[in-house]
Amino acid sequence: MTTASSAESSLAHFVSGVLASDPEIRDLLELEVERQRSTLQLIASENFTSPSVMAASASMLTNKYSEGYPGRRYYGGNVVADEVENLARERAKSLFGAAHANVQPHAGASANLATYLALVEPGDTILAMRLDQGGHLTHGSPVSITGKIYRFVAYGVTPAAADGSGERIDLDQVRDLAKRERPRLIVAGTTAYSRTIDPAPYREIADDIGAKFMFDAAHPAGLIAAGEHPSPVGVADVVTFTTHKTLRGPRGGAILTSEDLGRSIDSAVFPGLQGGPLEHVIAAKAVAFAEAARPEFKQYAAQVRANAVAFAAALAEEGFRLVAGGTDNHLCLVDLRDFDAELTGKIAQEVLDRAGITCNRNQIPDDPRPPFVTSGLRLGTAAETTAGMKEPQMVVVASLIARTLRHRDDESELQAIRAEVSELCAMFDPYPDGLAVS
Ligand code: DSN
Repeated sequence: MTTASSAESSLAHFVSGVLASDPEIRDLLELEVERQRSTLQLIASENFTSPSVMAASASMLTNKYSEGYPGRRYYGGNVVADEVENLARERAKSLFGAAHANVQPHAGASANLATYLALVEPGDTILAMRLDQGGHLTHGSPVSITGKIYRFVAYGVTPAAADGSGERIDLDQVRDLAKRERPRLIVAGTTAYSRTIDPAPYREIADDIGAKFMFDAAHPAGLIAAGEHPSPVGVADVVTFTTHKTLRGPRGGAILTSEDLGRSIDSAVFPGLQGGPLEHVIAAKAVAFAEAARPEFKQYAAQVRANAVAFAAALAEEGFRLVAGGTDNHLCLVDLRDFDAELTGKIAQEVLDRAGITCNRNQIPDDPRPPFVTSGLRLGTAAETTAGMKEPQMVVVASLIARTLRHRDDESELQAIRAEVSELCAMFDPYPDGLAVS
């Protein structure tokens, strides 16, 4: 059994031993270790990787240039990198049951862009979900390069309903727009949507008009790997995802596709979009894929969802309105207006930060406030479930959030909450054994 002090020393060694020559960065990294361990991490797109994932991503593979693909590199000395990347590809294929995997995308954004590059031409029409309805920047936002190169047409969610049955992806709208606009590609996938996304109707609609279908699984990738969300693999033509959210790997992206589209996807990633792959991150992706194939990960993913359901119920008890009436996945989207009409997402995020509760403001569907202000908060359970929290802690966290927001002008109450948050985090340390690799 590792003691708290050896965990401390292993954490300290990770930053200070390695960075003795750069005290400025060392001090900042030490502060970040402290921040992550003593405050609540509720950003729905974040998680705590295992020490093994972190060790692989901090490995000497960072020194290696490997432009190309295993067996077809533009640089020598890639014997090890080839094996690492092959392992990562095979593990991704086996985890998701895919025919082809590309593990080189540096991020979800580059995985999405590479897919567009492979499947459509500049100026072509793509149908995707609007950012302010729960979509993503790379689904055609005018401020993203995707919105400048392609002609995006956007769908959204159904109107809110008092019984919570609204704010679901409007598949009638997807169907009508598909028939009218004849997109060459239909995109499913969201960043702020708390319900299950069934890939089957999208496939049907795409087939009806002869379009391709891409599923951006960045958020639910870990739930999909664990069987806690329907899998789009084999249904969509291309599935993109990030490795660092519910999947709990290093920061990065990946693409799954059929054998016949594999070659165009590969050329779109390299040389189409990227140069040298980050083989150290690819090694860490391989570690994460193996971890996600274990039975413990299935239990973890089930707990992430159970925690989100308990969290949603507790937040509703505290007077918050849950967009879409609750959650099926790892996140809750909260409409703050019922709780306090004056409270914006921006103010809520800032005051929660002061109380040691980390989350992000988010637009809610048809938000009257602009994206930098918003009327919503997005809260996720993936990270604190990794730290060991279960349903009872979700109730406590919901009450801490409500107290913080109710007493947002009371500095001594905020300090008291900050102390309670610290105590809770000390009981649920994501790295109880430090960063020692076991
Ligand atoms: N930034 C990611 C998220 O927070 O959902 C999406 O790219």
